[in-house]
Amino acid sequence: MLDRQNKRPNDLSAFWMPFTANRQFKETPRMLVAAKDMHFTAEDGRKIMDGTAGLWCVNAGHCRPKITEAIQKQAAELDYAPAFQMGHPIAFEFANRLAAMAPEGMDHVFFTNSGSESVDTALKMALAYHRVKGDGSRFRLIGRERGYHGVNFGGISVGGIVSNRKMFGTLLTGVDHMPHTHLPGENAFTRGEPEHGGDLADELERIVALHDASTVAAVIVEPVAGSTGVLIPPKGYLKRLRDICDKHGILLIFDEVITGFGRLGAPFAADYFGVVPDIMTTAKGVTNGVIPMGAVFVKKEIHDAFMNGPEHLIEFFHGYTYSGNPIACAAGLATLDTYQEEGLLTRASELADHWADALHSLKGEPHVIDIRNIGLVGAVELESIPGEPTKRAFSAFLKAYERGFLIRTTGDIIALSPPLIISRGQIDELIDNLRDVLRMID
Ligand code: PXG
Repeated sequence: MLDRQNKRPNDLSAFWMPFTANRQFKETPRMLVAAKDMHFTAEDGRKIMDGTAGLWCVNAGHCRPKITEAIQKQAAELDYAPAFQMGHPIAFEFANRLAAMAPEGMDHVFFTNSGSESVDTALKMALAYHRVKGDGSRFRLIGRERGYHGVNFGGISVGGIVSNRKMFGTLLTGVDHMPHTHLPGENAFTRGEPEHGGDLADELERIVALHDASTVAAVIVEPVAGSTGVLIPPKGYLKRLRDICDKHGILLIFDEVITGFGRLGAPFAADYFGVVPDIMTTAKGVTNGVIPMGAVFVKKEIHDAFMNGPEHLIEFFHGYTYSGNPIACAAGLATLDTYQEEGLLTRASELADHWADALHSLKGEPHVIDIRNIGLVGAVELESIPGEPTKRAFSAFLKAYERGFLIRTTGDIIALSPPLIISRGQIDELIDNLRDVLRMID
């Protein structure tokens, strides 16, 4: 038996690691073997501060007892039950709890197992919705440059990160993209929502005019673009998208896989910005990242449009073997309890000023060309080494890990999104460590 606490597996070759420089990793592995609250433990026993909530998902911190116990109990009681033409109580209970906390009117929930599946589910719902309403000529989907909507074919089609798309053929047809909102010339070093760029939403009008509104089913955006390196929506931008969608009968989908469950200081970005979409995709924080799960929130009128025709017929030909998996639902309910008991869904708003002060204190440090923040999300953009993009940020990542803290990098952008339980002192520690790293790297 392998003692995972103390031993590195002697063969790393079989596991083809996701989104990883496999050869570099396997040459110098970075192995995490345990976690508690704000910290991982590395295989050599070092504590590693989690500056990214895992991959933006462990919002309540690691190995929270209530969640662990709920999973253990559920696994012993009802491990699995089908959700096609059958039910089990905890899936209904969890959907009700989620619907009760969702923005007004989003009172139906479809379960998936990941953000990518939530996105593809939402896109299919949007297409099918228009069709069941007799408006089937609305087949186009509009995404945005630099958008990240997971890695399935629907998601990469509406997504706008070039490296995630270019290898994979023709993707979905009938997709168009709005311009991204990154305007470093005007907005560099802005705290919170940038002043400039709200009018970029009007590009949607131009795209709709080109294709004609009668062909457009839905627009999907991340309220705050995460993976591409934290792009915060300019003031007024999201509201303007909402207005244009309303004017033309187009559904607005917010991809809240990162922003959902307290990241900005409100339960959802829809609450934070006061703009309610028609469909909202979530995953990650829905179970504190502990068990794979996603949830798509849908407005009543969309759900109800499907509830027509003979009652014995399936209304929406879509679902996953693990939709509403009982153990995932148990983890989710315990996660919501933990969020509620500790006020975590609004805690980022209490910490936001301190977080912004700490982050922006990095202005003037070597290589830093922009700093962006909102809620408990931050980005420090570095000037690329000429001819070697991504190298500088990756060396910061490696140096940070050596010093005992975990950051994420994308291109030459360092992204931070700590668990929402972080203390003010830990914020200072994280940023001071990052300052030291910036002074160390080439
Ligand atoms: N939508 C959004 C907005 C996301 O951020 C997904 C969909 C896909 O979720 P799944 O569960 O299928 O991975 C995501 C995922 C990073 C990073 O460091 C971001 C994600 C995943 C892993 C790393 O930027 N976002």
